[in-house]
Amino acid sequence: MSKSKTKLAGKREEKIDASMWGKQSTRQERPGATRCEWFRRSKFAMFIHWGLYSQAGGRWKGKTYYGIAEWIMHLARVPAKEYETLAPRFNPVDFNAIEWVRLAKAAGMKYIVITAKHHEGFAMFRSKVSRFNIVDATPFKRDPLKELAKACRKEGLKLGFYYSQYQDWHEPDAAGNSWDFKQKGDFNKYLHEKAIPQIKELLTNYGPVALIWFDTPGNISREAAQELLDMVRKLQPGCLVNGRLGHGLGDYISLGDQEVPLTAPKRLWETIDTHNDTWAYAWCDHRWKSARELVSRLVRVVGLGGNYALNVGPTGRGVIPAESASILRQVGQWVSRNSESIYGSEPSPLGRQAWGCSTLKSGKLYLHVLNWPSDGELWVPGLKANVKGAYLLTTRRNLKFSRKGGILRIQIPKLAPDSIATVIVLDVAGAIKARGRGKYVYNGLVNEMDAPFAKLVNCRHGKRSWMEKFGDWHHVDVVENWSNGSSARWDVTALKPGMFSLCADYECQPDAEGSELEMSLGETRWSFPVLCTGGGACGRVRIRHETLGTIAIPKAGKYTLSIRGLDVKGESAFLLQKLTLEPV
Ligand code: JFZ
Repeated sequence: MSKSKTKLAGKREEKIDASMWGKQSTRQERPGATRCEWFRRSKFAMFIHWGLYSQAGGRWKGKTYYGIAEWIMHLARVPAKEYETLAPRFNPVDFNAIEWVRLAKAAGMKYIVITAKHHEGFAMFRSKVSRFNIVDATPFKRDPLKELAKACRKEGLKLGFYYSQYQDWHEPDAAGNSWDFKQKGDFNKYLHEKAIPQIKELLTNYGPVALIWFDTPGNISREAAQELLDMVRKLQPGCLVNGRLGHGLGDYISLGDQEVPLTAPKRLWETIDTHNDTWAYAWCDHRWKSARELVSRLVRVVGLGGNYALNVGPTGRGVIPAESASILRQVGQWVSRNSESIYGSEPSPLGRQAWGCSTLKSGKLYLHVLNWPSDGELWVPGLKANVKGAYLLTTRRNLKFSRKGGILRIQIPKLAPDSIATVIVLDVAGAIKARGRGKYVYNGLVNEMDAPFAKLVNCRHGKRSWMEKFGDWHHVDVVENWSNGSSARWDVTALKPGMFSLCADYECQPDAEGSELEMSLGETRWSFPVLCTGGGACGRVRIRHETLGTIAIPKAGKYTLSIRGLDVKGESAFLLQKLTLEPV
């Protein structure tokens, strides 16, 4: 990830030292298997960003700051003393813990993680450590975390607390507030006088805590991170710690924000996602992901063995925005109909297919069909398993199937039974294996040849992460470092003959404009120039989806699809995200 980010925040360029985001933990201490079992089975969670910033709602003194609204104090450079003036106005009288927990339950979520103290330094719980908390500093006077803990116990959900252990913009001895506190503070003082005592309060006063969700470890020392971990283990041995404590510590891997990966860690992992483009409530952000988009992200994460924690941002009055709640209920109806394919499932060996992804559980393979074939057949190539039966999960309607040339062909209804995603169950006897990880090209569906699955010569796999507004992270896997003779290739198996539109998704910065690349699929070969896509300068990636031509695949069988650099200009100014074969 780039060392520093030049970001547009409002009119002003914003320099954020990305070290504040901390390095995502890659090495994990071997998680206690039993401690993690509930987490592994849960798959789906509610993340809640709720704090003093919710009262601001992305605005300060009448000006709107676009991006993640919990950073309003930072974006508007609000001095700590001035920021405190929010507290007397923060009175979330409409907060109703049981309503929130019942919404999470209705959505199919099994645990909740809520911001106990975010970077702003304000404690959303009664704290004897600092009076800058919701009980002492606001007219609300109540402890919402206490009410939430009680509601979670009543409704059978687990509860975890997000705690920003390194950044605290209210405290001169913590990290992150460079606009107000000019001299470097004594982090150790902050750690032992605020962070550790407050985390102790959270682990002592709220009953069983399922998870402490640390964030932005920045330059926290290994000793400090270890001290925090030891305290959690001592006070609540059953409490998990996420992967953003720092120094690779934690029970599981936390991916980057809003990251739905194409490949996943082999260890336990979780990704967190915004419903719109901000974690905290922002008056101006109505870009809610649809139920279909959310289910697609959920099943893709679960299909790779991860947990998907979807965020809500309640308002300053304590209300989860109605649109967000309504969409979560739609997601919940889908999850409820298809819960057997989600909870307690394992990733399937099939990997992602053009029609969707799949999970595995006790001798059944659950095919999550997001893209419904229109020709009445769903093909499952490469599956080495003794399939005894196939049926629609929700109706239990049996489906006819046959196996031809190593391909399982399932007769399916013309129209998708479920407009969000239809789950087909395969009853299997014995082991379930997938032959190779080769890419299959389906007629009638969009076939994506993504960067991570390419075999490369003289170029390399890479990744780009960037913010569009501020804090709204986007991630793409790419092939980078192209030069003349570099190539990326995918060995694919065409399931049927057909005509396809071949497209490339790439970024090209100005000095790579006009670079010549050569496409080849089987006997067909041609070159094309790449065109500038306008990315780069602002630090944002701009991907162009370009149709390179229409090609015929004359017969079913194995082909190599490759792209090669003929005359490549510029240093890594060309990034290839994927090639797609689309039905024509
Ligand atoms: C952090 C916070 O700064 C943000 O406000 C929000 O709470 C989010 C869930 O976590 O933001 C991050 C932290 C880490 C990465 C990106 C954003 N990362 O490592 O890519």
